[in-house]
Amino acid sequence: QNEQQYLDLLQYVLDHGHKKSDRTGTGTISTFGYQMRFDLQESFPLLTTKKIPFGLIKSELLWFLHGDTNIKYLLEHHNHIWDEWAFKNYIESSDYKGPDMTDFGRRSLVDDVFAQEYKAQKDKFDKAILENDTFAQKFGNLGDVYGAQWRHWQKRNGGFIDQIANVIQQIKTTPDSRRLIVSAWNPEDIPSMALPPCHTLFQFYVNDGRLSCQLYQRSGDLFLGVPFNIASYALLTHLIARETGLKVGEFVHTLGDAHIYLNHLDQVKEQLSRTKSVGPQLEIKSDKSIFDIDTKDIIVNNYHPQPAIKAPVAV
Ligand code: UFP
Repeated sequence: QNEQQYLDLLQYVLDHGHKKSDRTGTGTISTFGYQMRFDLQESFPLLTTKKIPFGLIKSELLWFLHGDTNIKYLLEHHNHIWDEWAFKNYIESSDYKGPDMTDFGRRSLVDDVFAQEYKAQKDKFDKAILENDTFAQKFGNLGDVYGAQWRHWQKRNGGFIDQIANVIQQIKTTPDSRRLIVSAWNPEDIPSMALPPCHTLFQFYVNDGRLSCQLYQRSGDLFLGVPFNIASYALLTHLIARETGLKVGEFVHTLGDAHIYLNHLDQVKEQLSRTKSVGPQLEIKSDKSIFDIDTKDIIVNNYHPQPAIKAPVAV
């Protein structure tokens, strides 16, 4: 039943979404305010109607939980989700001496020759991050991303707040609290951010020995982003539950602007024509703490998805 929540949302936006232009110029159909509820006792909400690369979700989440903001860790785990942001800082710096890479995201979608040049430059960049510590220090760091806001939120008068450690402590000591919140949205920083946090805020709730989590996501790319986001917060809920000695309850996913990009419509229809199967089960094979656990300690069993469906990323 978990996966049906997501498929219903796709169908809802196809049926009731209105056309809306957007920052990327791609165009969307969109709806405002929608909520899904995933029962984490039933199954782990990793979609079966298309293959979702769980490895990327694990390494990204552990990267956030470490408070790490340098893509070096991600590259070591063969995760390229955040590469472009670091690469953009590099090509805009005086250290970059290669061919013009302005607007590389858009250009590589429409120009094959450029796409090859871009790939060569980015491969070189990734290699330098992995092999050269000084270079990684200088150009691998993304600064204001979830790792920073979750683990070292900068205080106005100096010092930091570790929101994850705090919320774990609060869940243990005051599980009935209505203030079990982690926020990534810092209005002071928004104007200078390339990508203001999509996962604005999340809250935990303890009932009957079970931990639930609700995320408020301000903006959701329903076809490409949201399946990742569901799995990522489901995994986070499992990890926090384990850390606080609780069982898992629900993951409640609340979306602000829930949209399907106009160039994803065929892919969405293809996915909706497929038949889902029973969802997988999560297994954590370690008693290490949430901050020390390794990607290989986290596995999904009985995951039998249908093939991936390719779609262009809106940039
Ligand atoms: N997006 C997601 N999930 C994410 C993420 C981004 O769906 O985790 F980081 C999508 C939402 C939107 C775009 O389509 O990326 C961000 O653009 P904007 O800031 O204009 O909402």
